[in-house]
Order: sequence, then C-alpha cells, then structure tokens
Amino acid sequence: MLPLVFIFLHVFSEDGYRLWLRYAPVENAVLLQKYQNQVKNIVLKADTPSLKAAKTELETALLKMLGIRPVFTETVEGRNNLVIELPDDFDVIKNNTGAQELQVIGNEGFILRQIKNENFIIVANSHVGLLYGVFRFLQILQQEQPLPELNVVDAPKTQVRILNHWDNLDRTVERGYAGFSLWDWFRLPDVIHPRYIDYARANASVGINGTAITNVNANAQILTPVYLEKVKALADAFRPYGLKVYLTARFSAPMELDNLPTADPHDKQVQDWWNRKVEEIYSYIPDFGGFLVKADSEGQPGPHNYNRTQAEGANMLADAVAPFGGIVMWRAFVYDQHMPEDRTKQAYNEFKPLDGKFRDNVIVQVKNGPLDFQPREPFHPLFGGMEKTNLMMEFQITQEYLGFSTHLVFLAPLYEECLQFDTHAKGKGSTVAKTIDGSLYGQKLTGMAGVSNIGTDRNWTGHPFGQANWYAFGRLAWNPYLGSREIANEWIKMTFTKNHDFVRPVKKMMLDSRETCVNYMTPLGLHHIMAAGHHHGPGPWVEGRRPDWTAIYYHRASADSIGFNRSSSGSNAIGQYHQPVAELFDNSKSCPEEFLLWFHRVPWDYRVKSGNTLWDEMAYRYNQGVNDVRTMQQTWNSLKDFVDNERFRYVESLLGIQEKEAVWWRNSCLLYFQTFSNMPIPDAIEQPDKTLEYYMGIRELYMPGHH
Ligand code: GCW
Repeated sequence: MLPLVFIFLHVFSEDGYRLWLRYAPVENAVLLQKYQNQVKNIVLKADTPSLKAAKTELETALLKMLGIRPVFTETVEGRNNLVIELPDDFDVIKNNTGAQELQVIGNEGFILRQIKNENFIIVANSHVGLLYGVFRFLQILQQEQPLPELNVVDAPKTQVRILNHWDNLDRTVERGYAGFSLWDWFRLPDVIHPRYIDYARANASVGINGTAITNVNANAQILTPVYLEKVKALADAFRPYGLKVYLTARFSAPMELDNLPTADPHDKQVQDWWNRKVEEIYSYIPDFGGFLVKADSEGQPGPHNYNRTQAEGANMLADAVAPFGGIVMWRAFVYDQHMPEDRTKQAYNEFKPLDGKFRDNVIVQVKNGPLDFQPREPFHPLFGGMEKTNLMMEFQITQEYLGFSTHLVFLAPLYEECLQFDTHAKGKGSTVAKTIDGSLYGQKLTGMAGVSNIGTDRNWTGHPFGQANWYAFGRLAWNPYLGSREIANEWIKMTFTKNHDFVRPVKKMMLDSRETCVNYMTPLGLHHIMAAGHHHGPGPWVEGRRPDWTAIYYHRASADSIGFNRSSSGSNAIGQYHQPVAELFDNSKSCPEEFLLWFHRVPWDYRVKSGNTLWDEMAYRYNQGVNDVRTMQQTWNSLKDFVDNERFRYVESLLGIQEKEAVWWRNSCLLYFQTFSNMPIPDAIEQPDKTLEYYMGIRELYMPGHH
C-alpha cells in the first residue's frame, strides 16, 4: 500500500516554493525498492551544524521520496549501509578510496560510490563537502538514476561561487522582478525566517558558497553596528550550509559614516578607518567573506575621485581584509559618460594596464560581455586579457534586459556560449571558462558571480522557469564546462516530472528560448535598444542627454545603414581581442552574423548569408521570434496533464504576456527602423497592426526593479 504522504503529494497543488528540492515520490517500483534498501541504515554522526543539516535533509527527502524513515547509527553493520563520513573514520571508506582522489576533491568536493552492491559511501574532506555530497545523492534519487556502480568524484572548479543581491536596505531590489528583498532588516536580528534556511539549502544544493547581500550601488549604513548585528544573524543562519556572507563597500564610507575629510586610498587615516572597520566586522562574523565593490561607475564614488587607479582602491581594501582571510571582488564595470571612447572599450582600457598590480586577495569581477547583460554580447575582452590578475565572471541571472520575470528565457545557453568562446589568449582552446577557473594562467583565486533573480515572491523568482536560471548559474559556477542540455534535464526532472514525454519538449522549449528572445528583441547583433531607465520593452528611438544610455548611440540607424562600427575602420574595439578572434570579428564577411551589427555598420541592402537583404533578414528574425514564442505556447498547452494546475496556469499566463510583448517588440522595432530603411516589411510576415506613434507613446510607470 502506498503511504499517505504519496497520495497527498499528488493531490496538492504546487506554488513553486520548493524549487528543485521537491523530493517527489519515486515512481519506478523496482528502483524504489532498491533505494529503500540502500538507505535503511545511515551511518552519519550529526555532531556539527553542517552534518545536522545533512541529516535533516536526508530525513525530509527520504520520507517524501521513499516513504521511509531511515535509522541513523554510528557504526557500519552488515550490508547496505549508507556511510557518510570523513575519510579516516571507517574501514569501508579507507579501503575504498584513494589518496589521490581525496586530494582531487579538495575541501568542498565529494565522492559518491557504491561498493560491490553493498554499502554506499559519501566521502568528503569537510563537513560542508559531505553536505554537498548528500545533496548530490538526493538529486540522483530525484532523477531516478540507478545506483549500481555509481561512482562520482566531483569538486568545484571555481572557488567563489556567489550570488550578488542588488538589494537595498529599504527592501527594494534594483533590477529585481520577484517582489522585495528576502532580508527583513526591520525584524532582524531577532526574527530568522525559515525562508533564510530554505534559501541557504537551495544554494548549497547546487554548491553556491557565497552571497553578497547588499546592492553594489551601496549604502554605507550596512557597515554600522546596528546593521552588522543583523548581518551576523544572517551569516549565522547560512553558515551550516557553507554559505559565506559578503558585503558591498561604499568607497566614501569613511566620509559618510565618520566625517573623514577624504576617502583617498593613500591617506593614512582612511586606511586606518578601513582597518578598524574590518576588524569590527570580523568581530561579528568571524568567517566574513569580504567586500564586493562598484567604484567609479554610474555615480558611485571611487579612487578616480583622488586620481588613484582601480588597483590602488582595491588594494587598500584588500590589505584591510587580508589578515582575516577576506577577499575583495572589484568590479570592472567602470565607464564614464564624459569619455569620448566607445563605451564597450572603456573597462578594458582601464584595467588592462593594471594587470599584475592587484593584490593576491583581489579578484576583478568582469561582466560576461563588454556592455551590459544584453540578450547577446560577444565575450568581454578582459577574459584572456589579464594574465596576472585574478578574474571572475559576473553573469546576470535576473533578466533586466531579457523580459524581466515574465519572459521564459533559459539562460544556460547564454552562459555556455560565453564560457565556451575561445579567446585564443594562449593559442587555440583558451576558452573563457579556462580564464576564470585558473587552468589557463594558474590564478589562485577564482570565481563566478550571478546577479540574483530572487525575491519574496512565493516561488522565489517570479517566473517558475526563472528558478532554472538560479539552478543553472549554480551548476555552472561549480563546473563551467557543463552543457545547457544536461542542466535543463536535471532541473526539469526535479522541478516537474521525470516523464520523458514532458522532459523532452520542455527541454527543447528551454534550450531554444534564449535564441527566441534574441530574435524578438535584438537580432543580428543589435543591442541596448530597450526603453530608457527601467529597460522594459522596446525603445529603439530613445535619445537623451547621456548618449551612452540611449538606443541611438548603439544602433546608429540612418537612411543608408545601421550598426556600430567597432571594426578596425571604426572604434577598433576588435583590437582588444586576440588574433584570430580580432580578425574574425573585424571582417563583416567572417564576423558571426549574430554579432554583425555589434561590430559593423552595414547598408540596408547588404546581403547576409541567407541571401536576404539585411532589412528583410531583420524582419524575418523579428517575426521568427514571435512565431517561436507561439510554438512555446503550443508546447506548454500540450503538456497540461503532466503539471499541477497552479503552475500550469501560471506559466500559461506568463507565456501569454511573452507573446504579446514579442509582438510589441517586433512591430515597434520594424516600424521604427523602417523610417530609415524605407523598405517594405516583407509580405510573408505578419504586418504591424498599430502605428509607430502608438508604440512610441507607450509610457510604463512604476516598473519593478527601478526606483
Ligand atoms: O545593468 C546596469 C543596471 C544598473 C546596475 C549596473 C551595474 C547595480 O542598469 O541597475 O547597477 O548595471 O551592474 O552596476
């Protein structure tokens, strides 16, 4: 007879709160029995916070998935034990692991191994490693993979795997589309919401080990004792899950908090101030991770104010945290509207000459592309451009420029495209991934940051499929060589169902969704043509006082041509790449078409590879984007029987929004660009049903994420 819990799970509707940790009952009866057999007796000494967390997770998960309450013991008895221990404690572990593999797994990795159809071992060199191993084991069960001969030896390839929350102290979230900030500053430190724990669990389950909890557009108040008490409470809640807390440091904090006359990094008083402040922070949070800093960008103060370099600014903070083992993540997103230089070139120009000048505990955090989280950008030339500097990747998980939390856009393909790009920095095979995991230049400090899409919405990310982007980020931060397909596969099975007839079409829908978004928003290398300020919806007509925040700066459409000439005859941004990448981008014939208008200015009647004129091709791609959203709708509608009603309906409604907005994008962009091309929209595609004036007249007020 099925335990009651099984029946309940099927009846209950789902609100998405449980993410990929739903632990749905195992359906395959043969597997179910084998699993039950294997986990009846669990050898685990739950004597530390991380191991207690592991035990609780096992208890919850195994009851839900297998309908059993395992016995926890401290001795191996008979066969079929699940042994979760550090290497030295048990013969079954000592005899079945090698010194070399124990070295390979390092401090956070683990080994999962079935031993001759008998015991199953989860081994790690640390308690957090064991917790990660337990999560992986449970994921294997969730995906209903057979255990026999299972042998996983896995360790993270980057060290700092961190979410960046652009959360303000008033709980608004910059570029946040899933409600308010999770951090309830008002009730902290006294109230620890269970949600903080679930947040930490979800992160640990994919190996995310850091969280920068405050906005990079920073508020110095976070460094005051009142707030540090609260930060400490969060850090204490997260610690068992291996999740370290980091804060954003406002460069002018010594002036704002203590009236110092300057924040010059060369000033002794300023250095002392930071040294004392850091000591104070560590007195609250002994394992504080360090600082994340946005300086000299978009109005944030920084070393430029004192004619100092980015390295001088970063090193001052790095020296303050170094005695405590802390690090500084210094963002490379530095650009200046008064600079006549092409905005996409400025960060490289600023940082490249500083290569080798940063302290060992500084890691320069570089956005995936040289502009700003567009639906598609070429990789940032700093990847492969700085041999002697620790570099980390910054991806955006929140969809600031990709339809917010109402568009289904699976971002793993975007991440993968960037990570797999070959920089040729040290010859063929020098992928971006290798520039950030230390394998190309041997950097000691490595990492990946993801700008979070998480908020107080019950389902965490607003769009149920936004959860997949959080998941994908975590998996790729752990292993930047994973494929999008594999990641989607895991996520779908754990979040919805393992049924192949569901997994297959949904996977296809997810994998295609990023290209679909590129097509209906910014095909052929167009970029930054979103509405001003909030960036929601199309705004190719946006002009303004700050040219680098307008659309016309980027597309430069005129009666004869369109596109930004960044080739050697233009801004020469291509010169920041290594050969042969530079040459590939430089020539409009060899330049991959998806980057055509990023690097080139081409006539409207230019023939693209399909034989179409540029104008026709643009029209077809915009239209393709719309059609592909309609296909997504059809796919989803055909899967009703596999999904609980609540999530089914919600996704259905969101896809409806996405379809409407894809049409909005296509029609308004084509009508606007047509005023330059003066060419007809091809008959074969659906014609706009509204005028350009109508679209240009749309004003959206009070958009989320923009305050
Ligand atoms: O993408 C832009 C955003 C800003 C953001 C900035 C950054 C936090 O529009 O909201 O500020 O990038 O990355 O610093």
